[in-house]
Amino acid sequence: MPLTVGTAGHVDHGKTWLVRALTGKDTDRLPEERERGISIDLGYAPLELPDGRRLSLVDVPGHERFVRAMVAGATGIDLFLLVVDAGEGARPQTHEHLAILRLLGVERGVVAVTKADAADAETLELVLDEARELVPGAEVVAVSAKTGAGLDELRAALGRTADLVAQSNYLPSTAAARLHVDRVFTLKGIGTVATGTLWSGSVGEGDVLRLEPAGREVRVRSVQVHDEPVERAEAGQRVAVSLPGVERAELRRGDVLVAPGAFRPSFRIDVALEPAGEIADGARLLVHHGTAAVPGRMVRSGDWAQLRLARPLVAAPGDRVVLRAETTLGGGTVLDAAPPRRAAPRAERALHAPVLVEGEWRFADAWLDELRAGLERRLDAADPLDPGIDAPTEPWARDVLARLPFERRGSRLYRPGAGASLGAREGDAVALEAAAAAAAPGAVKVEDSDLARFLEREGRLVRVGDGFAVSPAAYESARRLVLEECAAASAIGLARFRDLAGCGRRDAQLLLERLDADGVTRRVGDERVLRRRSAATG
Ligand SMILES: Nc1nc2c(ncn2[C@@H]2O[C@H](COP(=O)(O)OP(=O)(O)OP(=O)(O)O)[C@@H](O)[C@H]2O)c(=O)[nH]1
Ligand SMILES: [Mg+2]
Repeated sequence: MPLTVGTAGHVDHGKTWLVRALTGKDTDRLPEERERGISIDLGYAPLELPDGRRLSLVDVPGHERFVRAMVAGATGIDLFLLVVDAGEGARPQTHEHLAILRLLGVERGVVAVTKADAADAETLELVLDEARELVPGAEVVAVSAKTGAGLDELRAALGRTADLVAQSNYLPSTAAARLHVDRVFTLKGIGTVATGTLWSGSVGEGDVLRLEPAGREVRVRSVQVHDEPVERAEAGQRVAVSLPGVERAELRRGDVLVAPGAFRPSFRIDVALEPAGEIADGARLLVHHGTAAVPGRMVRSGDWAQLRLARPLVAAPGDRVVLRAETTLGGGTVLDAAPPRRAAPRAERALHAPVLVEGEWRFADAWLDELRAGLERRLDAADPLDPGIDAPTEPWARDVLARLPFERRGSRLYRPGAGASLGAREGDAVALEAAAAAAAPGAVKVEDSDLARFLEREGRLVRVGDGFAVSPAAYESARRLVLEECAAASAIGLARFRDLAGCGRRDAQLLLERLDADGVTRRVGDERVLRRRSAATG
């Protein structure tokens, strides 16, 4: 799944130039941006890493007047690219953007100290040291967008950091769809298109969604990820959906597209507060959530607060909010996305389920026992192929799970040392393997997708398309065939591949799509060409 990287940093420190140097795309496209030489709105560009992986880059403005756009851009990102001018060092929005990233829970990223070509060696060293101190744990790279120096190291650092993030990120595709809109535009012949990050669930052609807070039902005609059409987009991806019959003016940044009935817009939200400065009870502030920014008033009791909003937000427990007035005042984690009006934390929460008090989760022993028993019941019922369950994602999860005798692996929870086994399904596994071998060079239909996934991990099967698989030998010979044909003829079309492979059209299509997904080939029009990496090593 492609991760999204967001820039951050003070005005004029070189973010947009760096994005252009990395991607070839100038994200300052508004006439006013070109004229004034500063960024005003969000910019988007795909970034290809040396190993063929793709990241999405979001370029944000640094000017203090546009922090609101910065927060909207940063809410959907997985890692940051903090940009610091080598001649200037950290400045006010360097610090503010960093604080916002922390409040949004974006903990990993890379620091680029840029314009290195224009700074003397001593200043550059000082600023590099300052950057290391400012963001401990992040890689710090000296670069120049002007000369290109350091760009390869920066790409490599982004790749390493993306690896770390990919292992810890968890976004359930099975949950209800929620997409926070960050851009709306009209395309000739297509109509209104909205883009944003899919926070949860999946979105596909023909789905009916609700546009909130307007409360209007819309139908999705087509879905794109990275300018390429897909049948379904999954949680975590940057997505563009076309919405026939919706006028451009009916939609704007801050709106949310959700699965009907799954979320309720609310004028009130309860949060566990993370103050960064003084926030008095009754304070008026701007509440940033998703891509929206809504004025509100805070009713506060210790680290608990109720936000009373001028316009409704579509939130869910565990979401992050950022609270700003003139500056960033703090943030919070949503406890209740549609609470009744109240002026203090609900009493029964304190008695039973976790409630945040002075930065610590408090709960009753009986509640912990219930949680443990429930998790154990679900682990007993788990599939032996993957004997784990999705770990709870509530805000208290990390602290509470540390007190239970389970093992956390990424987003999943296991009994300590539990491993996958086929159990009684070894017979099915052998049969499926044999069927795939018999169908070579073509594919077989797979009824048990968990079994197929398990066999693929063991190197006994290669899944293709939605619900099909081929034998590893069939996949390997298809790969070799494509490499050889592309070396000889520079590209390969579907019909040619089918003839060479000797399989049917559908299976040829499935195999080629899998080779695309594996980064061997890339689609250009009706043909496939090798990606640079496979051309070099093939
Ligand atoms: N010498 C040198 N100058 C640079 C480099 N990168 C950017 N600049 C200069 O810095 C100016 C600002 O760069 P931008 O990339 O627009 O800065 P920004 O951080 O995107 O600014 P905002 O989006 O407005 O916050 C450019 O117009 C260049 O003059 C670099 O690598 N070397
Ligand atoms: Mg810029």
